[in-house]
Amino acid sequence: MKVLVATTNPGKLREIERILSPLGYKVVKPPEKLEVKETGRTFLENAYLKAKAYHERFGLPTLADDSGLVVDSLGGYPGVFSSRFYSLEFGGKEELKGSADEANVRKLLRLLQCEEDRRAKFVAFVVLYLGEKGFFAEGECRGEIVESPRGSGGFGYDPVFRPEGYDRTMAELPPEEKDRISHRGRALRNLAGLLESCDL
Ligand code: ITT
Repeated sequence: MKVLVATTNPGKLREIERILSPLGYKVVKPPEKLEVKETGRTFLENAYLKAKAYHERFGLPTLADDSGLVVDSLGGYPGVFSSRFYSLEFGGKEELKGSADEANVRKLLRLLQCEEDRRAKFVAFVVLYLGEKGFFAEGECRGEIVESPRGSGGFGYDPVFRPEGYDRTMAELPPEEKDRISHRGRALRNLAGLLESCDL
C-alpha cells in the first residue's frame, strides 16, 4: 500500500520509512507542508487531525504520528506539548538558542535538577486515515531521563532518554535497535498487524 506520511518532522519521517518499507508499504513524502493546528488534548486526537488534514489535501491513504515524552515527576509533561516544550509558560520559558530540540532538552534537564524520580516514557499514536474509515495503534517505550545528553542518533529527546534495560541513551543506539524498542516502532508494527487482520 502507498502511504502518505503527514509530518513536518524529518526525524520522524526517516524512522517511519525505515520501519514501514520492510513491511511492504511504499512511504510517500507530502509534496508540501501543511500548517495543522494540533488543538487536541490527546496524542490520538492530534494524530487524527493531522492525518485528516493531509488526506483532505492530497487524497492518498494518510498516516500521521503524534508522539512525545511523558515524565512521571512532571505530571505527564511535556506530553502533547513535547515539540514546543521550551516555549510553554509551564516550568518557565527557555530561550531558543540553537534548535527547538536543544532548547526542549535544556528545559527538561533544568526542571529535573535535584529530582530523584527520573522515570519517563515515550508514547506514539499512529493513525491511518482512508477517508471512509480509519485505524489507529499505540506504542510505548519506558525508561528514564539521564543527567546530561549523550549520543548523536535519532532526534528530539533521544540524547537524554535511557530505555529500560539499557546503559546507553536512545541517541547512542544504532537505528535498527531504536526501531526495535521504540514507541514508534511498536505503534507502527501494531498498526501493520491490525491492517493485516483486516485484509488491507
Ligand atoms: P509533526 O506534527 O509535523 O509530525 P512534530 O515534531 O511537531 O512533527 P509531534 O507534535 O508529534 O510532532 O511532537 C513530537 C515531539 O515529541 C518531537 O518533536 C520530539 O520532541 C518528541 N519525540 C517524539 N518522538 C521522539 C523520538 O523518537 N525521539 C525523541 N523525541 C521524540
